[in-house]
Amino acid sequence: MIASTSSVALDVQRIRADFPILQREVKGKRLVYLDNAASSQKPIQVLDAMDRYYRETHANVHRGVHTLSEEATTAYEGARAKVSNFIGACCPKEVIWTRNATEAINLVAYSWGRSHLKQGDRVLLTEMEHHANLVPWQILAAEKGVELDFVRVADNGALILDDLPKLLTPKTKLFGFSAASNVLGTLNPVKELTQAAHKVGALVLLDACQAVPHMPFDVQDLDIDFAAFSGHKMLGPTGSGVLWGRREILNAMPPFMGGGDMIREVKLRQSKWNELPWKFEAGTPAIAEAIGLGAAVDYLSSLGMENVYAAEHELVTYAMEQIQDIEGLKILGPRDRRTGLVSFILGNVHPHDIAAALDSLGIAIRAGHHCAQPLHERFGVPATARASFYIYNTRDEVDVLVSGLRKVAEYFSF
Ligand code: C6P
Repeated sequence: MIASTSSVALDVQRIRADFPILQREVKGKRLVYLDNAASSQKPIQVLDAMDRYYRETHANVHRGVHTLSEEATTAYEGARAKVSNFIGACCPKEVIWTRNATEAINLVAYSWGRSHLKQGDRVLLTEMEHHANLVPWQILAAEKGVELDFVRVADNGALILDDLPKLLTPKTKLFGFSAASNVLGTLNPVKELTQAAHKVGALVLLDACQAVPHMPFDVQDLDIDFAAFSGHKMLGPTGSGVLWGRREILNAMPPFMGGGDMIREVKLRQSKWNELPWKFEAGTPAIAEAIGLGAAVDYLSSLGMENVYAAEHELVTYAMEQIQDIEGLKILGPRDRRTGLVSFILGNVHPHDIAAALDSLGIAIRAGHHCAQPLHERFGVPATARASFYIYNTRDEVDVLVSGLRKVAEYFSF
């Protein structure tokens, strides 16, 4: 999953020209957008693909024999094939469209969890999970009498792997963990964790939200069983997300929602389900969004995901070097083996005050618990400030951030 960090081969100025929003000003200053882990910006190629669909080929999919419906279906299913290829799936059948990663994880918890788990079974998660990979399992645990276990996080932001042999038992039916933490930036050893889970017969659900947009990613190479991610963090539109699952496991799961498109045959009292992937896609889907995500995947593929990872790694390393000298500033998470984001606290200044002060300088960062409250509790802080980078960010922008943070530190007298 992790690429080499040796060469940075992105033409950032050319990339920036594809993102109209980067031309705008905020509070009279040039926008410096560093909130990419929450949602990335969109290039004209994605905006145009969605616009073209609505202007030229809009119709419902899988329903009509008329030309527009056929064109819409071809574009929609073509986008699925692009995503399948991008993540190394065996075939597009394994790619289920969802609204986002949250819905993808809920789909697994509701469909697989309710049909495969019974009282006394255990689900293993980690302390660094986003709420999207905690709450669905808590709901299931309360309903089914399933027990939840957690891999703890060390002070340096890595998972404490020594505990794994105790935590993974024959009762463990699923191990759900993030490929990369949205707060610490930690890159978890996915293959190692997956091998350990498979040894006791547990399935692996990978929350790949902060990995797929940022590095080469291959579900077959990782040998995982499910992966969930969101399109809006990888240049695609909101409302586009993916659950990838192994065909044989998805085939053995009941539908998540009932309605049109997910059936083969309906009688008044019973129905037969459609085949994959449509069994899990009830109702008219988010067609334009899927097409937009397909265009986003084309864009990222043209850059090369090794290059994307290398460029982000260089930028975050530079940012960490620059901000660590600011008095009172403490970085959370590992020094290396990390993604392109950095979370920090600054003395006792509330992260919301930091974000508001930076916003007045045109800089967008995120402040809060980033939907990972237990992780913040683990580190004894209610909130952190987080700068997160993507393909269009520059060293100049890091310098603007650093100068902004110095002003904040000065203002609050550190
Ligand atoms: N994290 C962040 O600012 P959705 O909302 O479904 O698109 O993604 C949920 C999600 C799941 N897992 C991880 C690791 C994530 O980072 C996120 C989204 C955003 O960190 C919004 S809270």
